[in-house]
Amino acid sequence: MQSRLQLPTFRRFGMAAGVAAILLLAGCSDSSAPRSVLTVTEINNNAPLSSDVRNFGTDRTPNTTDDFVVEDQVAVEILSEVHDPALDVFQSGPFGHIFITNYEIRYESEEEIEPVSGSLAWTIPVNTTFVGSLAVVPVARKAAPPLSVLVSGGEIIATAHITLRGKEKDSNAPVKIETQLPVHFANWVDGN
Ligand SMILES: [Ca+2]
Ligand SMILES: [Ca+2]
Repeated sequence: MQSRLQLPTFRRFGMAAGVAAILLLAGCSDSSAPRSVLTVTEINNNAPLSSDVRNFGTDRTPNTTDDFVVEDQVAVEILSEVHDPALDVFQSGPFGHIFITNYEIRYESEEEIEPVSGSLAWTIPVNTTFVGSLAVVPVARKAAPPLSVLVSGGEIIATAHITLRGKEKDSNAPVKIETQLPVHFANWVDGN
């Protein structure tokens, strides 16, 4: 049993550990780079993505010349905040932007879907909310198994694990943002 004398020490230790954990999560100490912490606040309007593997075209007939495959683009909303409000970081000054330069997507599902990677040219000013468009399912993935098999029926439920990478302006300190998106692959009914 803990004595009354020991308890405050334990609490202080707990608080210090908590603060250390937060700093570790942010990947930085109070004055260290990158100064901006980027958080994905919304992706695809916070809805799962229904990914259609084939559109049968205006004739609505399978396997004719007007069939096409759409690359799925989703909106990604990112909040950029300074990790320590005591830091004077402004959009027009040093360290005022984060450049997101590339991305990787790993699909988690029962069927193996090849990962995706690509480049981006997003500039995210500090203390703003940025919205970008991300190609989460390229045409090439839908044209190859296992997704191409879904044209004649079936479905694959997946989670897209998305990693965005870039750097802080001036310091070039690396920045990484991770998020997830549920993706439901099928030959969905074609819209107009
Ligand atoms: Ca057609
Ligand atoms: Ca379809």
